[in-house]
This record gives sequence, structure tokens and C-alpha cells, in this order.
Amino acid sequence: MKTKNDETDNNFIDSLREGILYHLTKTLGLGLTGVTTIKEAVHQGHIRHIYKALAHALRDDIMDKWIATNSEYREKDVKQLCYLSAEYLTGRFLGNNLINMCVKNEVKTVLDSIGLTLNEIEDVEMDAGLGNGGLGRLAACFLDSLATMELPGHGYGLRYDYGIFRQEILDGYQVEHPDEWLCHGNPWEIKREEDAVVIRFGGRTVREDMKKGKCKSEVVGCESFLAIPFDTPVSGYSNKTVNTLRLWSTSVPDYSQFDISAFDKGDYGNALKDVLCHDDLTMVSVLYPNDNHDPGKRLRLKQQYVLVSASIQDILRKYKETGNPIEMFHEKRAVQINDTHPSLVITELMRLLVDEEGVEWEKAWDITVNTCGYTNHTVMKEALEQWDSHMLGELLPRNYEIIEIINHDHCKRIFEKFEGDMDKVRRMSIIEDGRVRMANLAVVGSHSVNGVAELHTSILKNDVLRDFYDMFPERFNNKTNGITQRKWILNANPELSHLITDKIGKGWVTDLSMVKELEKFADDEAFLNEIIEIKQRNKKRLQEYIYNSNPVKSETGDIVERVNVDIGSIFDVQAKRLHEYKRQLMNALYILMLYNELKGNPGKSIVPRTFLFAAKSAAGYDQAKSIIKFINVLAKVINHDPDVNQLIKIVFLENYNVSLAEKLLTAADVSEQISTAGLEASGTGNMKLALNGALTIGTMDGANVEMSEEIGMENMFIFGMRTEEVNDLNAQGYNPADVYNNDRDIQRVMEQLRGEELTNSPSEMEVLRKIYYSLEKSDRFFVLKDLRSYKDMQEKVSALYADRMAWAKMVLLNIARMGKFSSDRTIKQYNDDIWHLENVAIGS
Ligand code: 26Q
Repeated sequence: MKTKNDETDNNFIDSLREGILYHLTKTLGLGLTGVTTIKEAVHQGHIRHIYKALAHALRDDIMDKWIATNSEYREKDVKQLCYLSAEYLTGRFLGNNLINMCVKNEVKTVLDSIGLTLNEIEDVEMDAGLGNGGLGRLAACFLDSLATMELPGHGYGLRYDYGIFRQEILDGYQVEHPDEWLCHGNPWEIKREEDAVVIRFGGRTVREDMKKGKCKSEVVGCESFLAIPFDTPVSGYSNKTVNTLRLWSTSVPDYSQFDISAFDKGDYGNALKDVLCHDDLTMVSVLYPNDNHDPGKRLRLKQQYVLVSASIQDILRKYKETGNPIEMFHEKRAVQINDTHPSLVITELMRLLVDEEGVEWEKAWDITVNTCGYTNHTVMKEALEQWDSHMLGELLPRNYEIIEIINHDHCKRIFEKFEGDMDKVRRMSIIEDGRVRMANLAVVGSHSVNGVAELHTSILKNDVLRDFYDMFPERFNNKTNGITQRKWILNANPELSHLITDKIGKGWVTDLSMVKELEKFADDEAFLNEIIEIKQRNKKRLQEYIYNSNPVKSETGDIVERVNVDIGSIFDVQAKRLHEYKRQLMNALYILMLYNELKGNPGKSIVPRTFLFAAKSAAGYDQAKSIIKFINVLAKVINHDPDVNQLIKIVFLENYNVSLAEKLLTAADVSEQISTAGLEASGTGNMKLALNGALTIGTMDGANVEMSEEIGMENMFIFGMRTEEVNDLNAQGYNPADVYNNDRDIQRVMEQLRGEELTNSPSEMEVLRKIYYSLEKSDRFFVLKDLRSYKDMQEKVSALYADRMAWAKMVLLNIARMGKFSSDRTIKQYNDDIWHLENVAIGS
């Protein structure tokens, strides 16, 4: 079947031209006197105007479908999913919409006729970087899959004025800048002031009935203000579904709370005093740049409560408009909690049901538990959220009281079920030691608890949440992550997409399992050559990007040099947040060992390699920042050493974001997935890279395990300790000296970290020393322990690359066996096991 993707639609082209011209004048107010074609308009306007007019023209098309989708959901009174997430890493919207509306060719034609390229126009748009890493990107992939699969599922989140910071690398150090993603406006969102809701903090509870907290309560003396929603349409691929991403903003105070008399007397300051404190103004203003780390900040708690309270008030209000009885709420609405960040939705729903709707406590609890599902994304202790009880009690008195009651009932049940096992009660209590443990609340208040890969879920069951698994075994289930192939191949890698479609048809776009059919070309040399050539062209594009847009900069931002990478070399990519458990340091130490080897054996020939790193570190995470600096010190040494720089090179790509990921991951030959076994919940970059034809060097961690089951161990480069070995070694006591005292090459790199060989700058030496001591003292993530087996495996990678056809065949098998890792599959499993939404084909 031909669609608009194969055949250009001339009617659409004409209406697009008209639409762009219309919006240039009527929406953007450009006085294009005497202008009748866009071509003439381009001469008068800026490229940004063309981008905006194009966005508006496309939006016009989306709007009708959006309205139709909403009315169909309403009329059919279907069950709807509300995905609650503090983060959405969507990246740019233009590309997503062009792909899913199947109008990319038409838009290219129109732009071409006015002398512009789609790339130029796309580059005008800033990334929506409202997330840190994997968890936020997963939420964005899920929205794409929900809409494509015609399921009624919407996202709720926060409209941060500033997303993840823009990273600059100056003299090798990370410098953070505010991300002003809204500075030129956002044509994709619609402000819905009519749906604003009031959010209340502080105050104290009073009760209608003096018995206990389980009955109706009211909070008085609060500080309150408004949360205002902004909606962004989420189009499905090649269908008529348009779901909604609703993001809350809080910059406007609740004027109803103004002391008007004070205001009238000219005492503006006092009138505003209780409504506008510093926090209020900045509440949803900036994303916390932490990933897998919880600093326990009060403002972060306020943000989370805005998300939760605004969303569930909105959900409940719209539900009541359907006329269905409150007792049926969980049959018509599902709430998925993306990590513990929105887990206060449990107490907020209880509060609304009991205090506002007058539902009896036990009934309200049933509804709440049956509505909520909780997804865990980490086993790292420092990332498990805990709030100080006093802070929570002071900021959200009624919610805290509700937690106390939930906890009381919960502890009582544990005591009864486990025959007075007080240790167990303490371990499982929601409140303990003056802290509220949000993961415990999330498990107790949800009917479903899931991990994000098989290994991760089994670690939850057997270790992190073991007591809870004993108590509620039926709640635990696995949902292995996936990625949307629309974004990560169709949009990011058009040439590979065409090749695949040529060979097996386009079914894979909505059913990734079909890529399996590529396996029959595993020995087709012409086909393998085409794969290699596409990769080379992607590498060439990345090479140009590095040369033009990623120069080495001095402390003051002056360009020091431009780096030219060799596209004949292996592009070895580690792109992910910087965290010690992800072991970018192990990669860097391996490069140092390789450097030493080359220096010690002049004339030694190896397969040339370019080591590409891209990573942001949390602004306050010192050790991670030191690792970034260390990588850049190594880059300086190696890239300037004529003995080796024809063979190895290091590039640190600054400001890793979704748009850069599209350029970088499609150009990779080798994918680094080398976390300490048991610590990476799933990983999703591993999937994006393999699907785009990179081979994985990795540990048996997260989703790598399932990838190796699909792809075959023999088609990946798996090394290092397994989870059980890590656990055993932890139990036994690990001494890193045992490693470096018995391995001269590792000892050598340790000496280089401590000595003056790599640098004579005192500040750089200090950074290196810090890394040295962390390894020498504890090496918490077993970098030294796994380093030797990592190096051995890297040598196997190089050997295979030298055999061009053997490499290409393995690449093909990797691509062909990635069918499982589509987020469409993940969403289907969430839906079958947890949400039970029905498919709604709009307009049929
Ligand atoms: C918590 C409290 C205060 C401030 C920030 C945070 C915070 C923010 C973000 C804690 C954690 C995160 C993000 C976690 C995350 O991205 N986890 C990743 O989730 C992916 C999707 O499931 C997995 O593939 C990754 O393995 C996992 O690390």
C-alpha cells in the first residue's frame, strides 16, 4: 500500500504553501506587501518565521484530529491512561510530527522550492529538554507508542521554564548554562487558562468530625496559587489519533487569595506577601539536573506536589463530567507513576476522595490502589527518594496525615501477616527515622509494581523490595523497556530506513518484529555493503558536525582547535549521563592502557579508533565532573601526540541531548554499555545503538541481558563480572589493591593518575589524584576489577572490525534481532497486564 511517504501528495503541497503564507501574515504579523509566493516571503522574513509558519500550518491539520480524538474518547466513555512523569525528554517536535503525519517529502518539496533545506528549518527549533536521561526519554517514547497504537493515553508533567542545562566544555571542564528553550516561543503548545487549578501548601487541618483522620478534613491557612496547563498534541503514526501531553506551569499567583483591601490601600507588597514568596515564582521554573541521585530539596517536593495535585484534580474533574459514579473511577482511569517522583498522587487522590468527595476511607483506598501503578527505574540507594517528615508535614499537612494513617494500617497488616516480626515492620514502614520512604508508599498504594528489564525486576523482587514481594507477590511484574522506531530509525536514520523498507516493506514502522525478515540477507554481500555505506555517510555527517560545531575551547570560550576525525576508524560511542556506576572511567582507563601500549611499541599497527564520549553530569556531582575533566585531559594528551594520533583519538561531544543523539547514535560502530552488573536498571541507549547498526561491548546488566538472548551472545561482546559475582565480592570484601598489584598495566595507569606524567598543571593533577584515591580507597563500582576483561574484549572488537564482511554480517544480525525492543511491545504489555485500555480507531 502506498502512503504519502512514498508518493508525494500535490494537494497537500498546495495547501501547505497556502498555510505557510497565511501564518506568515496572519499569525506572525509579517507585513508582506505585494508578496504572493513564499519564495518572495523568505527574502523578507527570517528563517525562524518560516519555521514558525510551517509549525502553525501543520498544527492546523493536527487540530481537527485532536478535537475528534477528544470527543471520541468522551462519547465512547473509554478508559483512559494518565502517565504521570516529572520528566519528558521529547527533543524537537517538528521532526516527530512530519514523520507521524507522513508529510516529510511534501515539506521538503515546499522548502526546496524556496531554497531552504529541512535541516536548516529543523535547526531553528530548540529541544524540549524537560528531563535528565533515560526515564524522561522513555516517557516520550511511550507517548509516541500510545498514540500510534490508538490507545487513549496522555502524559502529565511539568512545564519547566528551564530544562536540562546547556553544557559547555571549557578547558575540559563542564560549565552549565540555563536552557532557555522557550525564549522564542513554542508553536506546539496551547495554554488552557480555563483549566487552571488551585494548589495549596502549608496551613493546618481541621476536622468536621473529631474522631480521627480517616474522615473528612479541611486545611485552613494555606498559601495557594494557580497551576496553569499547556497542552501539546501527540500524533500517532499514520493514523488519526492525537493524544495530549499536558504540562503544568505555576508562575501566576491565585489572585483570589489577594488581600484586596491592602492592595487598595496601596500596600502592594503586603497584599502579595503570602501569595508570592520567592519559591512560588520559581516553583516549576527549573528542572533538577540530577539523575539517579536525590538531594531531598524542599523546592523539588513542591514541584512534585504541583504535578500530582494539579494532574489528579484535573483527572477527577474531567471524570466527574462524564457522570459516572465515583466508585467506578478506577474502571475508567489508570494512573501510571513514573518512578517515585509523582508518588504523592496516592495521598492526593485519597485526600480528594475522602475530603472533597466524601468517600469513606476504605472505599477510597480501594479506588486509589486499583487506579495506580508504579514503575521503578533504579536500585541505586542514593536515588531512592526519602522526604524529611517535618518538611512534608509542614508543607503538606493533610497529605502527611494521610501517609500516617496509610502507614498505620500497613504496619498493622505486616505485623499480623508475619506474626509480630518487628524487624520486618521497621524495614517496610513508610515512615522511619524521621523520613518518608516514597518507594514504600508507591508499592503499598499501587496494584502493580514493575521493573524495567528482567534482571532489574528480579533484583527488585529478591533484594531491594524483597519484603514487599513477600507481602504482595501478585503486584510485581516486569516490563522491559523499549524505544520508538519512528524517532530512532525512521527520523534519525532515513537512509537505513529506506534500505530496510526496500527489502522487507514498511510494516516494521508499526511492527518492529518484522525486522527479523532481514536475517535472510545475512550473506547478501551487496546488501551488507549498502549497510556499510550508509554507516559511512552517517559517520561523515558526524565528522562534519564535530569539525564545525564541537571545537575544543579554552577557559574563556575561545576556540583552541578543531578536531578532524577519521571516518575510516571505529567510532566507539559512550553516550549517557555521567555516573560512576555507568563507568565512563573504565572506558577512559582502557584508552590510557591502549595509549601506553602504543607508546611502548612504536610501529604497532592497530585498527584506528575514535573514542566518542557524550555526557552531562549533575551540577553538584563532583566526582562525575572530575571524570569529564579526566577524559578531556586524556584527549589533550592523545590527540596531540603524533606517535598515536593517527591511530586513536578522543572526542568529548558537548551538550548531549536528543537532537545530538540522533546524529551520534546513527554514526556509531561500537556501543559502550559497561555499567557494573546489577546497577543499570535497563538502559535504552543500548537499544538505539544496536538498532542503528552498532555492536555492543557490554556487561550482563539491565536490558543487555535480554539483548544478548535475542541477538545471541556470539554477536555481542559481553565481558566482566555477573551480578552474582558482584554481590559475592561485595559480601566478601573487595580490595582494589589485589587487582593493581597483580596487573602491571593497571598499576601503570594508577601511577599515571597519581604522578605528573599526563599533565603538569596543578589543577589537572588534583583532578587526576582525586580519581586515583577513589579507585585506591574503595573502587565502589569495580572499575579496576573489570578493566582487564574489558580490555581483552576490546581487542576482539578490533579484530572483528578488520574483517569488513564479518563485521557487517554481525551488524545485520543485530538489527534484525532487535524486534523485541520497540516501545510498542512494551506498551502492549503494560496495557495487557496493567491498564486494560481499548483500542480506539478515530473517525472510523
Ligand atoms: C530524584 C530526586 C530529586 C531530584 C532528582 C531525582 C531523580 C531524577 C531523575 C532521580 C532519578 C532520575 C532518573 C532516573 C533514570 O533516568 N533512570 C533510568 O531509567 C531508564 C528508563 O527506565 C533506564 O533505562 C535506566 O537504566 C535508568 O538509569
